[in-house]
Amino acid sequence: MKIVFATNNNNKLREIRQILAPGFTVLSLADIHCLEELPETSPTIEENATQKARFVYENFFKKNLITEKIIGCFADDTGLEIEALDGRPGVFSARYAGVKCIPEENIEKVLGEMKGIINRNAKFRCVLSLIIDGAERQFEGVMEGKILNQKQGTEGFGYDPIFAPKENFSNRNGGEDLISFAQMLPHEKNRISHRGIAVNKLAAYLLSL
Ligand code: ITT
Repeated sequence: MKIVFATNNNNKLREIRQILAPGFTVLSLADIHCLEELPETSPTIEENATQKARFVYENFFKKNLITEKIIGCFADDTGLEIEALDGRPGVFSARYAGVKCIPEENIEKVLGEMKGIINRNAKFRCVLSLIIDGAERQFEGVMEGKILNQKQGTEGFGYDPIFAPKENFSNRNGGEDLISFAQMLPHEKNRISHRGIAVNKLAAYLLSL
C-alpha cells in the first residue's frame, strides 16, 4: 500500500519509513513533486496536523496531480509538553527559540528554563492526521518521561538528547540512570515512542479498510 507522508522533516520521514516497512511504501513530498514549505500556523497540535495534511490533499490529490495508485496522505505534528513549564514548548516545539532556530538552540532554551526545577515530568505528544478521499481521521501517541539536566546521546533528532522516556527508567546498566531517546538505537526508540504508538494505530486502521 502506498501513502504520502506530508513532512519537511527528514528525521520524521526516516522513522516512519522504518516503522511502516515493509508493508507500506511511504512517499515523501519530493516524491510527489511538492516543494513547498507546509503551513503550520494553528494554535494546537491537532489543528496543525490537519492543516499540513489538508494542504497536500487539496493541492495534489484533489487537483488530480497524483497519477500513481496512492491511498491518501498523512501529516505529523509533535510537541514536547513540560509540566513545570505549563505545557511549553508544546505547539511551539519547532520554533521555541525563534522562527529560524536550530534544535540545539531549542534544547538550550529548555535546559535554561528548567535549571533548578525539581519537577522534570514531560511528555511527547504526536498527532497524525490521515486524509483518504477527503475524509480525515486522527491518531495520537503519547510518551511520558523526564527532562534530563544535560544532553545525553547522539542518536535521534530534535529534543531526543534531553528526554528520557518512562519505559526506560531502569536502564540496561541495572542502575537508576535515565536513558535518553538519543541513547537508543532507532528501532529501540521506534518501539516505544509517541510516533511509534501513533503510527501503529494508523497502520492498524489502514489494514482494516
Ligand atoms: P513538519 O511539520 O514538516 O512535519 P517539523 O520539524 O516542523 O516538521 P513539528 O512541527 O511537529 O515538525 O515540530 C516538532 C518539533 O519537535 C521539531 O523541532 C522537532 O525537532 C521536535 N520533535 C518532533 N518529534 C520529535 C521526536 O520524536 N524526538 C525529538 N524531538 C522531536
